[in-house]
Amino acid sequence: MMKRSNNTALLVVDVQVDFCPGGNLPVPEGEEVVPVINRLMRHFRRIAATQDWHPRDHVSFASNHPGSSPFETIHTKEGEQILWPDHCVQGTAGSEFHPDLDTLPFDLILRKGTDPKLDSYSAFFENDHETSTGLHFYLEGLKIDTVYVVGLALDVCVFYTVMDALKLGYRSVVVEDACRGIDTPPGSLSARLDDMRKAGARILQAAAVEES
Ligand code: VGL
Ligand code: ZN
Repeated sequence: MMKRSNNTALLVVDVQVDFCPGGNLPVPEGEEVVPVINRLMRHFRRIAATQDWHPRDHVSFASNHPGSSPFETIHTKEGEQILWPDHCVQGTAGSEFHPDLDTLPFDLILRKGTDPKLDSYSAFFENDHETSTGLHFYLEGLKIDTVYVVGLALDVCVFYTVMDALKLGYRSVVVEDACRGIDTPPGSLSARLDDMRKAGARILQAAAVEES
């Protein structure tokens, strides 16, 4: 088995208890990505994982906006904000990586969404599209020019991560069967896949990545 070259990194996005069935913001079949990612990781020399990592008073929680419900959109100073159930609260069981995810190969664990006033979907920038998470500097420092992106949710954090990666000039590959999406409203998942394809991402299945 060959590892991919040094200029390629695997980005493992938000494979956390709260995003899996039984969690507070479950992605359907979210846990099914775990064995696929565990296998894929053997093919990469560089692996960075993100954790959604919110304080209790986070702006994205419907519970912090009296009279609002999860999945509503509100307007804040920072722009539109989708409200979610409380999820991935720092230090809670739901914020942990899925227990079967092999975290030993992670070179970097990057926590995002820590600013109470600002959400952070992309692994590269917070939702003001301006505040860096530091990931770009890390990858740049390692001369990485190609990223493979996997994890949860395909139509939220994986999507924004891939779009930012492309804007930053990374060759970007989505490993589709190592991701699952929320797909609300229905159809948004395939629309986001089309958006990523049109923006220049390649969409591959894990078997193809492991064979090549
Ligand atoms: C995510 C909604 C809210 C994700 C994070 O990881 O896709 N989705 N926070
Ligand atoms: Zn979140």
